[in-house]
Amino acid sequence: MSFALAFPATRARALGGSALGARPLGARSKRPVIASSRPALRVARAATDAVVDKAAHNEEQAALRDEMVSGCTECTMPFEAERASALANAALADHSRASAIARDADESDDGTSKMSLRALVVGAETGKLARALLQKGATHVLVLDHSRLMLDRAAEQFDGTSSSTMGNDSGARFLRADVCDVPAYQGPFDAVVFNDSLATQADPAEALRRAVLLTRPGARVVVSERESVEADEAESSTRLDVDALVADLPLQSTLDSPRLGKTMRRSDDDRSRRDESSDVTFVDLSCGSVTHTYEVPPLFKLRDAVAMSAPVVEGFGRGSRLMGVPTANLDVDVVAEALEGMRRGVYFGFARLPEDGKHGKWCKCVVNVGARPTFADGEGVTVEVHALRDFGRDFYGERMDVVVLGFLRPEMRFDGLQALVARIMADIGLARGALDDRACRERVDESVGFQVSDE
Ligand code: ADP
Ligand code: RBF
Ligand code: MG
Repeated sequence: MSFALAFPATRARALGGSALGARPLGARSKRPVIASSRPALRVARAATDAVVDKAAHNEEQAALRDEMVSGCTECTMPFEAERASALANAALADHSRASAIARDADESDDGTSKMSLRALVVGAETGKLARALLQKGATHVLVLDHSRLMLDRAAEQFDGTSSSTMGNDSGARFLRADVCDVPAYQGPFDAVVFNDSLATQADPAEALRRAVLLTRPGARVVVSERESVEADEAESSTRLDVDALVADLPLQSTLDSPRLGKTMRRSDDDRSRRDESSDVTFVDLSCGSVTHTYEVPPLFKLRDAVAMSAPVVEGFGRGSRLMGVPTANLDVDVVAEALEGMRRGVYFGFARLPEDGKHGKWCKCVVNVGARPTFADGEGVTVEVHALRDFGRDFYGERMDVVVLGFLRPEMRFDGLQALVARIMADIGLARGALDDRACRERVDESVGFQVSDE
């Protein structure tokens, strides 16, 4: 993994040479980007075929970008300040976590909050975006680029400020790294911005997918690509089809069930400009960019808890136990009514085996309601409950009670078992956190009058 250490702003170099042109990043390598109406996997495969050697691709990008920077005297980009502000707005305006931080600060003794709001910027440009994000409420900004010179230049924005290059301090940090190599501990991120950088990733679909997996529920994902004013047809036809890339990701625009409430908004209206105060985004061709903004569904509590009680039946025998995640499959015919209005996805709640004297108490659980698109058997919806406790035995045929309290994310197709299990582990962590919340327990107490297991 090519994960270089952050380097200090003081190492930022003096830049010489000619001024940046109207489209300074236009020197990108023109790799054909496949736009497909049906989605990410096809795109991902095509992209994988096209990119023989990711390391070589990244080196080429680094060299191009280094060259751009070393050939510039005036470090400005077209519409730089406006664009930085617009993108920071798309990433953070009315962000649910920003409001939570403000509330927390209000309630704290010293008027400050210890909560963080982390943003990931892919593509350093001149560092203005990182600065704008910090101004608009981000506490930590991690800036990635393949080009050391580009990072140096971006870091110059922070010369003489309190920006940190190491550890967990707030401020901006600059790393020479590929977005696919960013380890989970750097996150979770509340906002990710591809700053004119997605199209030049070795594998844009994979880069976007990995970035989304680094996010927290409620996060914004912004993809902005600069367009030259004189964008010709050839350029438009090779333009990245961002919608196709996100089709298999947990970034969706609608939620049909009024019962679950609004989980996300998406704005991908390329051509329209929206009010800057809008809580979604606005696209900004006047700044020479096409920008898409998505939101990862926030972790949220269902308005009405959904209660299910059904016998545990045999599943696919694929051995989720081998994955370390046994799932008790509920008889779907019995829970059909409860399933009405529930979207496919991952939920959290409490489960119990009411007929088991030893394990009769409620314990935390995660529940997948879905068609398991990761696997070829993906026909038909199943309800699978993974209880967060050790029963020490199987309980096929026994009745299981489940109270579903909240929604974690939509179901996704993963590129293999390992990626799925990693995400399930993250789901479990999020579920534990949500279920530890006293309000959550009190609500279930009211509706089911339950006692939680000490385990
Ligand atoms: P299947 O494909 O038949 O559902 P799994 O590998 O998913 O098989 O294992 C699920 C079975 O494991 C459940 O039906 C249950 O009997 C048992 N089990 C043991 N511990 C748990 C647990 N903590 N959560 C869910 N099921 C469990
Ligand atoms: N399967 C998928 O194909 N995509 C998912 O996003 C997904 N999420 C899951 C989340 C949790 C918490 C659990 C317990 C299961 C999930 N599954 C998902 C189902 C998984 O594929 C299934 O449990 C195994 O294939 C065994 O049937
Ligand atoms: Mg199972």
